[in-house]
Amino acid sequence: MADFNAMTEALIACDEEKVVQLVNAALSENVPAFDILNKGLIAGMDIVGEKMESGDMFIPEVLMAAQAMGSCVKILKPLLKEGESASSGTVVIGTVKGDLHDIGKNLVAMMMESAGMTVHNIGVDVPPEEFVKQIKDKNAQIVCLSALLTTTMPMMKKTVDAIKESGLREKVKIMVGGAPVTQIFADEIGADGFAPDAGSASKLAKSLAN
Ligand code: B1M
Repeated sequence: MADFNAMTEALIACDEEKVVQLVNAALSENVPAFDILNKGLIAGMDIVGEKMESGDMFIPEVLMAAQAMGSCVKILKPLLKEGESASSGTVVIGTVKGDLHDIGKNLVAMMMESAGMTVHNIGVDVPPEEFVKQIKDKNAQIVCLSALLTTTMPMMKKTVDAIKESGLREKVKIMVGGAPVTQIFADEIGADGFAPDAGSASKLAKSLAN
């Protein structure tokens, strides 16, 4: 029986060794990787966020928790595959300028790769002109913008505008996501789609690519 609470607690305690051990133990009991990710790890990061907001956790600790989460994601990555292999579209994904959060964006990239898409993950703090360059260079059909801060959401609009100004708008579908982003915001800034999580982002990307 997987102990999701213990995973959550180990993550909050920034105990990488323990959380990795719990993840491996759950996998050896055939607990689905998606359950481990959602019920143990993402649930833990949500509490880390609350503690950060209330001043009960500070940036260095949050980084340690994020690192522990990253190690677990590496273990889960091969198990989260959807079982398809043919490339079903080329995606450029990045976190917008001013924003350094990348765990969720990397999960989205991973799910898309697992779903058979060719994914170019261009990192964090990506300025609008770099998105434009990468869309051109990689001949992408889809670009995914991630933002975790309300203060960096306007950068999504600037990126959409830069894509329009570059003349690429008709060639590329724009998707947006990240905890503060909503469908209403996506519509307001002229994006083609919004996804609240990695699984739905991957499904939406495939349908937009087709
Ligand atoms: Co930051 N941080 N952080 N942080 N941090 C949040 C986002 C926050 C909500 C915490 C809080 O106060 N409760 C808050 C934002 C408040 C707001 O604006 N609304 C916050 C803040 C304020 C800050 C700083 C400003 C703190 C400071 O310095 N005073 C600072 C900003 C730095 C910067 O970016 N310029 C900062 C820094 C950091 C760390 C560097 C310490 C670290 C990031 C490490 C890293 O990413 N490598 C960090 C972390 C870890 C968090 C929390 C705790 C966890 C984020 C996370 O990884 N979640 C976060 C609180 C929270 O979200 N509960 C918080 C797990 C991840 C799987 O979920 O990223 O939501 P998420 O991704 C999901 C979906 O959103 C979606 O799919 C993903 C998977 O299902 N998705 C997409 C994401 N991108 C998508 C793109 C798509 C589609 C879907 O494209 C189509």
